[in-house]
Amino acid sequence: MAGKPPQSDPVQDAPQVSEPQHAAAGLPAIGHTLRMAQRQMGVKRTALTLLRLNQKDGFDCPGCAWPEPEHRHTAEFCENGAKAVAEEATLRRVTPDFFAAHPVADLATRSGYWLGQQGRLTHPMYLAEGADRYEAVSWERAFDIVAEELKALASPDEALFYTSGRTSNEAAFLYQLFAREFGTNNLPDCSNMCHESSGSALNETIGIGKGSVLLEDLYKADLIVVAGQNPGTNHPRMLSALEKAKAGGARIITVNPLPEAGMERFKNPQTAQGMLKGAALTDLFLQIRIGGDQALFRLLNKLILETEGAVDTAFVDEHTHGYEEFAEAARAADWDETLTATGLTRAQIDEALAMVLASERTIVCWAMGLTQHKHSVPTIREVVNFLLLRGNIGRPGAGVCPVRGHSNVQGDRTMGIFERPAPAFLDALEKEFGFAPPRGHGYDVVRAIRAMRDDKAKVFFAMGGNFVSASPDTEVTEAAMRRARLTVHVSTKLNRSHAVTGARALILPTLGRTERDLQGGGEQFVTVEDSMGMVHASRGRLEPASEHLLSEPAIVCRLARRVLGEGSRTPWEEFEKDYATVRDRIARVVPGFDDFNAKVADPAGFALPHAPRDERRFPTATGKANFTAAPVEYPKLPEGRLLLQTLRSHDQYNTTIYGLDDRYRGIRNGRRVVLVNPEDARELGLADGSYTDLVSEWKDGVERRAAGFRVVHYPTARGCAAAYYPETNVLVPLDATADTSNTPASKSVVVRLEQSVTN
Ligand SMILES: Nc1nc2c(c(=O)[nH]1)N[C@H]1C(S)=C(S)[C@@H](COP(=O)(O)OP(=O)(O)OC[C@H]3O[C@@H](n4cnc5c(=O)[nH]c(N)nc54)[C@H](O)[C@@H]3O)O[C@H]1N2
Ligand SMILES: Nc1nc2c(c(=O)[nH]1)N[C@H]1C(S)=C(S)[C@@H](COP(=O)(O)OP(=O)(O)OC[C@H]3O[C@@H](n4cnc5c(=O)[nH]c(N)nc54)[C@H](O)[C@@H]3O)O[C@H]1N2
Ligand SMILES: [Mo]
Repeated sequence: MAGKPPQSDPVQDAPQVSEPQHAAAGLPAIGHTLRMAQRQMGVKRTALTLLRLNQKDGFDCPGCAWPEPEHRHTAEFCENGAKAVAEEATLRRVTPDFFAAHPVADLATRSGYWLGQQGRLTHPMYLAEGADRYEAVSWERAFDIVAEELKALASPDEALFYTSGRTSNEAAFLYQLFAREFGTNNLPDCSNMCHESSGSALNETIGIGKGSVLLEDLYKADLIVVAGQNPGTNHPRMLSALEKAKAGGARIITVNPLPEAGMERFKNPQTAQGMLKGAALTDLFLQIRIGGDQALFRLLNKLILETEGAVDTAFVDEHTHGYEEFAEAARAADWDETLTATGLTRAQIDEALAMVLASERTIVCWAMGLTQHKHSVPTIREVVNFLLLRGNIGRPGAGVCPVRGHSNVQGDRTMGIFERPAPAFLDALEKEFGFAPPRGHGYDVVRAIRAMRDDKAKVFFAMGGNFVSASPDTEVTEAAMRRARLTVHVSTKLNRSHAVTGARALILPTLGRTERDLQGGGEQFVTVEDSMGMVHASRGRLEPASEHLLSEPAIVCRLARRVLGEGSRTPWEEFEKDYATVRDRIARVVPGFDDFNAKVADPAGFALPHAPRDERRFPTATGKANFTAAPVEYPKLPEGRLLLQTLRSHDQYNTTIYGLDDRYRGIRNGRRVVLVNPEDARELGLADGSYTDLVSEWKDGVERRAAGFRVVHYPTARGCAAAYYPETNVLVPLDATADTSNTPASKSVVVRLEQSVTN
């Protein structure tokens, strides 16, 4: 059954394929956006809502975490931001009648696309033990059920509190406070599957797990390297920033196994010139093999070391540690091995080196293409080595730029959503709230799945997200979820995690970003932190999708009162009424938030302090920026196998599927496609348009299969294949994770392609 497409999907998955495009955005994008938005929201609501997007008195775009420019055009929204908004502001509703008509067993056969298209959740819903469908339930009863199950646990560590990255700072702070007062650090989050490798690598080397550049740094850079990222689809507003950087003289190197349309050419929809012609963004395209990045940066580092005067020795002497050991390892880098690992030519690497040496100010941007491999942490550490060598951290126009995904995933971590909290954070919490927080490490996502599988965790509570579809090893994860006593989801829309449940289950419907949040203390706003550490307010204006919705902060406060009762001295009622009182506490607990309420009054927001960026101070164990010298790793493929990366199409937001097209890649009306290099395809005997099963091979000997994928001959690097997530999560073994960060290695799955038996 693994990977079998759901049978009752109203839209046949029948991919049509044409030539990939070479430019992103522009006029077709605008027409496409408005059509999609109007289908969900109607004409009037579309106009009203999109105008509020990322405006100074509006709401923060629930799309990506790319920062807002200071001077916004009235209609600065991107196609995919608009789709994210339309998905939330839709006029479609999932009411108790819907659940009466659709037993859980029926929901479990539907595709994620179908589930999401049903609309917004309107009522708290309860699936009783042994019942076949959800029924409407009062909020009081819902909280009683959660309290009952939590109190029945043998230890607080049998509960899991997951967070997805849309949750606001205020809700996240309250949520972690509740979990810790309850007694556990089991706070897995989507970041565990996302940029955890970046956090691990950066914390160790520069002393803070966040990027060191602000938007204006991009405009000052001489060279921007974009590695393992597809901004045309996933961070479209980044293309405007790259365009502006280029206008200021920056050059761009793109490192990717795929030629991605946005990085090739960008047609800025905000300018007439851009609409017509578009700007070529990439100066040098390095079509790297999957997992070859560490080898590439290591060789570049060797070449820098061998170039007279190329190393910033003053910076290295004053600010870094571990240089000698690193330099010795880098000097040993081998050309032939690097060419094998990367699939690049000598000439390409020489050209890259010339650009690197010509640049006084270099920034490296990256996303999932670097973070989701076994050796992701050493890869990102090698990027840090690369920047440190030429003093490219802690001065204008230079630095590390991990580009975050979810719009507040970085803020959630700042607020303490972390299974391994720093002792200083817990000390501050203890001092402010007068309870002793648990000190032991909790479970991350992968460990949480194992804990449910092994009956060590029995209550699963999710603040947003779609845990069963986003997590690796779908069958293992789903079986683990079904072992839980209770699964609870605070959600805006229906998804597969509502259909794969514990013995009892609850759906708690909540307000989205776009909606007015009225509490006892009047109309509330929340705050978020973008990918560059800028914090600002977000205020929804739309009427809520239903009168029965509670905000995320309200849900946490009521649950906390019900579960903790007299045992808690925290003023949950006051927090629910007035989020400013929550911000006052954040100001006292989290560094950088002094005068929080006063500072967020500025619509432009404020920047959190970042010691390496602001003062070239590196709060690491050595007190310096650390060079590191890990052995070079890269995937080695057995004969006849391909390395599969699982990525996003243009019409999805993670597990939320907006449509069945991936326009820039020339794919329409279907998602079960596998992109294969034509020469590999020839060698493997895979004709374009034929159907194949993807079979993942892992050392546990278990065969994981996703059936019925249409082969698309595509200009990806040799030996590499690509297919969409989450359909392929079934192929990612639970234990195949990155060293140190434990992030699922969803960008390097060894597969063999087998003739489809179903076709
Ligand atoms: N519209 C839209 N926006 C989104 C999202 C969405 O789903 N839809 N998701 C959000 C989230 S949570 C995140 S984390 C980000 C994700 O943003 P991205 O990281 O851009 O997302 P992916 O689609 O996973 O693309 C990974 C890119 O890395 C490349 N790549 C894969 N393996 C390697 C490798 O080994 N080396 C190199 N150099 N490149 C490689 C792939 O070819 C691809 O271009 O986007 C955020 N924004
Ligand atoms: N194979 C593979 N797996 C991956 C990845 C990959 O590249 N390949 N990427 C990983 C990455 S980078 C990430 S970040 C994770 C994403 O993992 P998640 O964050 O768990 O997944 P999403 O699909 O973003 O969650 C969508 C759901 O969130 C809910 N939602 C939306 N808005 C709100 C809101 O405002 N409040 C609340 N409470 N709920 C809301 C809706 O019900 C919606 O169905 O997936 C990871 N999984
Ligand atoms: Mo992400």
